Amino acid sequence: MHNATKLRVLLQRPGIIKAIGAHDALSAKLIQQAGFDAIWASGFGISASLKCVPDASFVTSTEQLEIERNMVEAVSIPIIADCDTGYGNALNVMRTVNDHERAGVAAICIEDNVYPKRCSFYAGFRRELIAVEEHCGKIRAAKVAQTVPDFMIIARTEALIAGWGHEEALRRAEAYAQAGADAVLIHSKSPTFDELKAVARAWSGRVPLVVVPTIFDGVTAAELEEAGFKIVIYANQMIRAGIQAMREALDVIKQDTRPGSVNDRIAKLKDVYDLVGVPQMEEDERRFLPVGGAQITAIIAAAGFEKQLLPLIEDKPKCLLDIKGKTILERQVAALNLCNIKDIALVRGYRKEAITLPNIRYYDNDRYEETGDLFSFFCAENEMKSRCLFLYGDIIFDTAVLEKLLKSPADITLVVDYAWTEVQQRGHPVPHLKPDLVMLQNPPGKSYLFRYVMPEEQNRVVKIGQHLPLDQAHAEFIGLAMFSEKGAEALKGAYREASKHYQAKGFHEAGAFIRASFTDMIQELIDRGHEVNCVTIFKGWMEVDSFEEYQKAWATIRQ
Ligand code: SPV
Ligand code: MG
Repeated sequence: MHNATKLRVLLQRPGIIKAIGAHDALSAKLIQQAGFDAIWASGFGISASLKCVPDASFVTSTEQLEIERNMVEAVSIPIIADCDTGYGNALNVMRTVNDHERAGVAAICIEDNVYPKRCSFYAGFRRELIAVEEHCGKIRAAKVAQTVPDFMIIARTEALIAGWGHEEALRRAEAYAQAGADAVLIHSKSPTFDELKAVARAWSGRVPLVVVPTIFDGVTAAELEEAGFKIVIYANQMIRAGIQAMREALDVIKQDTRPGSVNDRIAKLKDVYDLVGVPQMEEDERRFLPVGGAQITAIIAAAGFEKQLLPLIEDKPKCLLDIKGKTILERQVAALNLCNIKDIALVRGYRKEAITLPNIRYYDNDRYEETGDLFSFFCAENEMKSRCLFLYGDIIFDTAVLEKLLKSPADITLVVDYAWTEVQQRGHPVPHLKPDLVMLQNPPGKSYLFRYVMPEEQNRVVKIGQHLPLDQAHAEFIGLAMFSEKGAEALKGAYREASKHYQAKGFHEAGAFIRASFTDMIQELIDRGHEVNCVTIFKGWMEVDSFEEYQKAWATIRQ
């Protein structure tokens, strides 16, 4: 429904319509929340708040319209725009009407002041009005230009303000109604309501009357309604309330110097969040931002030293090996960032000082020589609070692999590669030195090998380890896993208990708990009855565990 129709509906209702002057979107929102009927986009208020200038045609029509558009966006109640003199002659008024219709404003008010106008209440200025005929021409032009049927033109006369008397005020009001105005506003700065009450009594009733009781401010809405007014505009009380409230808060802070000294007189932060729509934004983020928003933390284990890679890693850890101009770590971070994961923690050990990439939180495993990757991951246990990713520091993967993992709804999900089976079945040599093999609950049929389309459904891992008999292995774990908050809790709980229980014993495939690998812990979780799911891929990643793999990476990776 156009804003204009809403105002027409209000006009049909019994009772006086209460419009309050707003100077920006926020004040408009407050007015709506307080339950008023309509907004008056006040020239006085906007001049003061936007530029801190007098209400005297210093704010341009474009600037004023911009504020009105902001108000239209912020509220659903109708907006009556104070358009001063209409920003020019009758032809300019035509454009003003169309601009305001397009902006979604309900009505404009144009006054018979000469341009540039002076606020009706400023003392000491010479008051001149344009000729009745000229203002009637503006109104006729406005009605011809109008395309939204319910749009309203409110004609305002300043005859009483200029001291031209009741009769002239009524003559003008009548002429403007005759010219097609949908309502008239006879403005007054008399200290009492009597002047306007008398004018209203003499009014023909041809169109509704609008009143702005700024100076005669003791009058109630009921009295105005009783006198025959249909719309009351509280034009400038909001901007004045704002000025006073800000001054008072400033005084207190200046005296006291503690920010909290004004707590009892300012809106709570939560109040501001609610006003500007933060809850809706949170909801939208949950619904529409790609999975893997800020709440996902990636933990990279990159502490180890593998002597088979010497001399390549003489002066730097493996994750800093350069492959065509980018290190493994840079490639990992880029893939994470592409999936909107910016929260990255890294556990470093061997040549730790060489890793200095920004925007990563670092944890040190200085016992990297005697510990396994499980121990390394747990150096960053603090990071395992919400959904988290676990990455081995020596893998490179396509972003699509990560995207697929991020879609998993399961609490614990591993990425496993079927290509390993193909290699096995075709009798190729095992691609990695020590593959982490997995046995799945629903082993793949052979057909997938020819389809190269991975099933979307989840599968469950029943066994994992490097010592898994080859005939039991269905796929290879690539060193990338995701845990939900619940999954992370299970992982931490199992780690805590296992570290006590297995302290001096072997732990799954590891000779000692401290040397355990991440996959030993996964097996432990499975044995404890936790569901470990996997998403399946077919290639799209590589590991750099040997000189040959490094060469292969150089040969395969694009720039
Ligand atoms: C305004 O709010 O800008 C008005 C009303 O035009 S008054 O200031 O009372 O004239
Ligand atoms: Mg004004």
